Amino acid sequence: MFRPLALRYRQIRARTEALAAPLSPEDQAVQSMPDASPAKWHRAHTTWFFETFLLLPHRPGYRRFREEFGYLFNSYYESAGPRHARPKRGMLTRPSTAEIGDYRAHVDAAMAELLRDPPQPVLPLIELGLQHEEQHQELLLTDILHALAQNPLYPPYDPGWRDPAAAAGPASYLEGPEGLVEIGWAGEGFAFDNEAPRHQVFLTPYRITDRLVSNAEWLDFMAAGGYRTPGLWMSDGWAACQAEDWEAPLHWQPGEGGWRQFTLAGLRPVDPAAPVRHISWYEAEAFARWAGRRLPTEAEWEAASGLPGFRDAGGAGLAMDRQRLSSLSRLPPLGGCGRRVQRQIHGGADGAARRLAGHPARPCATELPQLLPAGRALAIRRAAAGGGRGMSQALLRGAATAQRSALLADALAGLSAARKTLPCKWLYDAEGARLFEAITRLPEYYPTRTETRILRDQAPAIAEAVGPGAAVVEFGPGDGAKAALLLPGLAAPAAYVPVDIAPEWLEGAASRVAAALPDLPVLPVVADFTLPFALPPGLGRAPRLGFFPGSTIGNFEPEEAVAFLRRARTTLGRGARLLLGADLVKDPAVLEAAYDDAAGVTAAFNLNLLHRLNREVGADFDVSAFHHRAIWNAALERVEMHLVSLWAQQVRLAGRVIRFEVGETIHTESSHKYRPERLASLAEAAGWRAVAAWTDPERLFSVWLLEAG
Ligand code: AVJ
Repeated sequence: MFRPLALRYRQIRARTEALAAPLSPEDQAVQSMPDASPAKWHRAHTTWFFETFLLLPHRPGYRRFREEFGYLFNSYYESAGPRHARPKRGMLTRPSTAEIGDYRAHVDAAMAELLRDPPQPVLPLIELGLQHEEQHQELLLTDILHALAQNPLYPPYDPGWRDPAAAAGPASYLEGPEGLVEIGWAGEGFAFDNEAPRHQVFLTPYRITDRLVSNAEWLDFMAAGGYRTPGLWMSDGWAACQAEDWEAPLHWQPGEGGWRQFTLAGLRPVDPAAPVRHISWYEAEAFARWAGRRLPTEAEWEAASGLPGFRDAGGAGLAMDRQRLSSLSRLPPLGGCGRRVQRQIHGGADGAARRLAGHPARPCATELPQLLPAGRALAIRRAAAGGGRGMSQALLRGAATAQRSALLADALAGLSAARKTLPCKWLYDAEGARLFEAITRLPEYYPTRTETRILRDQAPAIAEAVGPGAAVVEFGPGDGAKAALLLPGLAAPAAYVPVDIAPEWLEGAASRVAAALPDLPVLPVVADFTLPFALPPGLGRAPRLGFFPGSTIGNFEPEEAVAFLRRARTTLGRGARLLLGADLVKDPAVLEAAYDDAAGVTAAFNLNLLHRLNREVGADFDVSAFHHRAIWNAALERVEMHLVSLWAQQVRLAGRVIRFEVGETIHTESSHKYRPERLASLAEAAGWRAVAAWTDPERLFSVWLLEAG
């Protein structure tokens, strides 16, 4: 609806005064906690905004109503000068409530002059001032509710106040938009700056409830002991729950006929159908865990809110976004907490009515377990001696979800490139790992057994070169066999830190090493070790020894290998060393046989990647329409694995169609082979110095000790 700006100004300013009207001067002076502000402060601060940002700069000759107000009623606008401390706003018995009324009238009169013929450049500022005032209208109600709730008489703010009707009927799930979606403000007209720019995000499949979580559901959570079960809570949340004796949402009171809720209309029986309100992020998160669901991310929420049937989307609820709202406060997260929140408050033309509806916080819920941001290191500590404790299932599932989303992103990017490619790290799902294990036992595949022989035969020399007390950080531990071989040979190792993107691998490696060395602390880290990650705490001053066996370094392009080695040096820290396995350049026939064995195991390993895309991200590859090829690329000194399309075909992936020509390939892996001089200079380029190298009698494979330097 279009309203002339001057009219809009008068209506919004009058609305603030109408909201303050039921409040006595005493009511208006109270600040019930540091996060809240007195009603009269809200009235003055919104006025200060127009005075400071519009009248002073744009009305020649305008004088502040009172000079000190510039200081008293600045909230947090650093650029507008110093301000009165926020927690002390309740001490301002003067200026009186009546004087604040005069202040408003003074500014409104000057604004009326300005609005008669406002210069074009100030229009957006006026709009911002009005949006700002509407935010403070909601804050005023939130804050006065909290203030009146401190009064044992529970005085109503307005006995006639009505909360908006709740969406009727049970919740059902909607399929959220997935894949690449756009979020952020795209329209014309006003938006807060944190609502823009519009941008793309990638969403893995999820389902989201079509309405807010109800009080009835919350009562079930309470009856199930939700507030007494520490395992449901984040540890900070549990600490707050204990410290503040939470047993129900804020403003709930046990009464004779059941729970009652203090509302703007006074104490009322809890309405089971209404959305739950006045809960902290921690409570929402615990509820979701109890319900086997999770809170939606900001992007999921926003993408889903446009779906037909998303019943509360245009209503009064606010999204709780786990990434953005981490406040301990049980008050609604209003005013500048995050774009989604802003959108919910301010979107739409009938803003004011919705804004005042008084539904502050909500947990909505989706069905997937918690998402872990891809690439974030998640340290899973294991008792040094206990060994037996497995990783939490939730962590495993969470990591799996994040991985699926990364796999899909890589597949979409790699398969839409001119020369199709897929990163080789995706070869190693459970089936891929099993097949790779079988490869290592093939007669043609010499690297594993040769490296193992070097580690065994040279164990005393390696231990001597490494020295005592090392904390061994292994990048991609596989089944832990090589660590189980290396560690017992070393002098008093301090800890073993296996790092892998796939948590299920860590479990195996950790128990293998724990079996070999029961007293050695094992500290697995879930991380993509090609990205930066943090070492787990607890390694103390033990000298770090990186361990990167298996010629996995060969899977990187040479520049990537340098980048990886450089990053590893940073991750490991000062004085780091690195024990590195690297396959050597040799007869191409030997190399090609190693990657295209007679039994077809490597072919199955390569083709499993297509099965994996079918299984995990819903692709429809006809795997029998591809075959495995391994070739020695002499110029680049690497063995390449490809999947060759046997005929022209199309494959669907996440709603896209991917076309293959006959004979077109997906390049799935490169295994670079190194000449010793080249490896040494690669290491040097990354800030390492080779201090020792060991090889086998046939010079098939090499193991290097590098020192940061
Ligand atoms: C485990 C990466 C070292 O390149 O030799 C084996 C993987 N690929 N057969 C390698 C692999 C095909 C292997 N690395």
